[in-house]
Amino acid sequence: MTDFDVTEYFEHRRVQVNAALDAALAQSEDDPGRLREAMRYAVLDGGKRMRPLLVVAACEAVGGSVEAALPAACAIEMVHAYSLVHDDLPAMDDDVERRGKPTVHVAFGDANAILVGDALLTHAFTTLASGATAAPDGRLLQAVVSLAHHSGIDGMVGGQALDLQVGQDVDDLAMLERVHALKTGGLYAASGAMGALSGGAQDEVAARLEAFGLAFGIAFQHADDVLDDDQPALREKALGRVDELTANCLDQVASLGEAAEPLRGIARWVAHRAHAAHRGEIKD
Ligand code: GRG
Repeated sequence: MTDFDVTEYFEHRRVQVNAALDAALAQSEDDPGRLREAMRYAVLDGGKRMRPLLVVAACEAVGGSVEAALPAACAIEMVHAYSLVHDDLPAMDDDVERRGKPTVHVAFGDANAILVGDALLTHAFTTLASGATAAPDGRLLQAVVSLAHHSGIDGMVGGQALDLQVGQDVDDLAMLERVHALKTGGLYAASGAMGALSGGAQDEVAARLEAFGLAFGIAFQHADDVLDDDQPALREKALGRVDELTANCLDQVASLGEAAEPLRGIARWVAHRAHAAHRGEIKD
């Protein structure tokens, strides 16, 4: 246990991630249907940026720089933001507020919200590929494959479909975690893997940080369930799993030394979040 200050780390790295996102989603006079404006509205100004922070921390853990991680960090946040825009649509959750402001379809219309999601998903890959000089040799291609795999049918989109299929009140922890692993864990797994690859990690280390991301993502979703008071019947079991998943995260990075302190801080952060939410000490 060290005195690493994860809150301070989050604050500093968030500033760098937000500046990179602002640049990657530059406004232009050429803005058909105000789509660029809507993309900026969906991504900038709000959100915890946990997925990009994990990308940056994973890159630093293997000796890479923050700058090398930023293309992948921006890409994962764009995919995440696209999923939120589509998830908020009337045909999905029909939510009117997100990140403290009207949802994209409320502010820009349903058709534009669909296009915003589509454009963010594709722009994510343009942004990731812009890091070609940062990610050494074939690792950029591996990062592209990881992002595509974990975002699509074998990850987030497949998890959303499974979630819709099994419904709200799941009474089986294993089934619940299958949904969590795909729907939420997928993007965190891609974050760990892409961060490691951006920093030049070998395959074995990238696989460990992908596993870190997956375990973290499942724990993150358990914490989110506690905050939203979802799945109350499985609460005690889920809190126990958060502790196991956190321990699993710490195991994955045990051999990485001091450089992995931000990742350890992130793992401990999610355990604290879940338990503090359960005690009613935090609401968001
Ligand atoms: C519609 C393709 C499609 C996928 C939807 C991610 C998702 C799948 C839906 C969003 C709704 C939801 C509750 C997803 C679970 C993941 C999650 C906890 C999202 C919220 O992430 P935070 O807390 O949000 O990181 P911020 O705003 O901080 O970025």
